[in-house]
Amino acid sequence: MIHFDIITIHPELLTGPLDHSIIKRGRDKGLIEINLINLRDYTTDKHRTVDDYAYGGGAGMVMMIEPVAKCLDDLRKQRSYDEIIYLSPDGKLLDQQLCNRFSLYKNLVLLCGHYKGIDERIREHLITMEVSIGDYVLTGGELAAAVLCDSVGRLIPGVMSDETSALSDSFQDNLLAPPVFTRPAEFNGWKVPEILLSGNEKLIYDWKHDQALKRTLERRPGLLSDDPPN
Ligand code: 6GU
Repeated sequence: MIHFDIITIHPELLTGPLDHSIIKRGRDKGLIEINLINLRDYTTDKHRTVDDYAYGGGAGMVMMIEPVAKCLDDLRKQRSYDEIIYLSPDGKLLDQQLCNRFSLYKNLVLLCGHYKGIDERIREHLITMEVSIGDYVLTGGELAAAVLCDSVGRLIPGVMSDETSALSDSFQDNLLAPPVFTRPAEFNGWKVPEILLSGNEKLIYDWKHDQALKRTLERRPGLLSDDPPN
């Protein structure tokens, strides 16, 4: 069981992506809880303001600390959190190892930033870590939060019908996944590798491992070296 509280000014960006397929099933089974919190509900002015001009000038609005602090105070009355995560391109890169770590946690806050950034004091005092999903810039943290919920949620025991499938994913053993095939055995003259039709389990197992190694060497050799790919 894992519980996510996601703080955002665009909750509608997160409803669709997390309401399908495996993650939906996990939520229906009560194994994944995703609570979307509209940051504007923690404002006090008529216009429900969550951003303001940057001190010292510069382009872009900055997310204010007060609504975030109020929201977190409220959340912390209800549960204690393993991490309060700010999604930001400056953060620690999300890889399978970090997903595995998060999947052992019970309660996580995901704070989605916007505009030109968030008041630095939020980062210094209110959050416990920053996570990025890759070296490119998104308009906001919402899609990154969806990626984190999906990649972590599917690791929660019972969420996937075939328990072994998360373990045989690409990256779990630092290898990319081997190629897979289904019927027909021949299409347009393109044949499924003979060995997969042989019924010899040992041979098939070894072939898959070889293919995974070969593919990793060709495409992501960094995964095989000792230095972390990040
Ligand atoms: Cl977590 N947020 C934003 N805004 N952009 C990103 C990101 C996160 N990760 C990669 N790019």
